[in-house]
Amino acid sequence: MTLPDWAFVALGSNLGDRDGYLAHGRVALAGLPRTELVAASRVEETAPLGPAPQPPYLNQMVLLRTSLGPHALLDACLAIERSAGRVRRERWGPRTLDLDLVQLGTEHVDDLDLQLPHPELPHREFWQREIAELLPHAR
Ligand code: A4P
Ligand code: MG
Repeated sequence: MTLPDWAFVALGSNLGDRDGYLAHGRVALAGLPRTELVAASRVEETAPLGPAPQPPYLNQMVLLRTSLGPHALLDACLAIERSAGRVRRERWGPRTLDLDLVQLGTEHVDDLDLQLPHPELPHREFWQREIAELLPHAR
């Protein structure tokens, strides 16, 4: 049994009812087994990153306390994306709900299907800002 650890999960949406999809994501994460949603950052609108022209995003970070392991948490995030009607078309393309596992305690993972910490963290100023907002809750 893994000891509980802090996890930062990033939510993003740029299709349809963006606020509604973020809310769906928060409720679903809070309902995961062996997991508590401790705090959520502000929701911010951000200009789309990446090559494909697409609408602006709403982004938000949540802080979880969980004893799920890295792959179990990733699988749970992918299942929640599917429950929000996410269809994978192109990498970095528009999406109803994207859940990225940004950090899980001090875990370092470099598998085909999971990299931790998320490799985009150093390049996403809004993720860094949202994590800074949540850090006081991680004690
Ligand atoms: N994967 C590997 N590591 C992780 C991780 N730490 N967390 C794998 C989550 N997934 C991880 O993801 C493809 C695969 O990445 C997953 O099946 C998992 O096994 P995906 O969600 O199908 O593809 P994606 O989201 O298009 O690509 P990726 O690489 O996850 O990109 P990001 O980082 O999600 O970027 N602009 C703004 N303003 N805001 C955004 O949130 N997001 C993206 C997508 C592009 N532009 C954006 C934003
Ligand atoms: Mg993703």
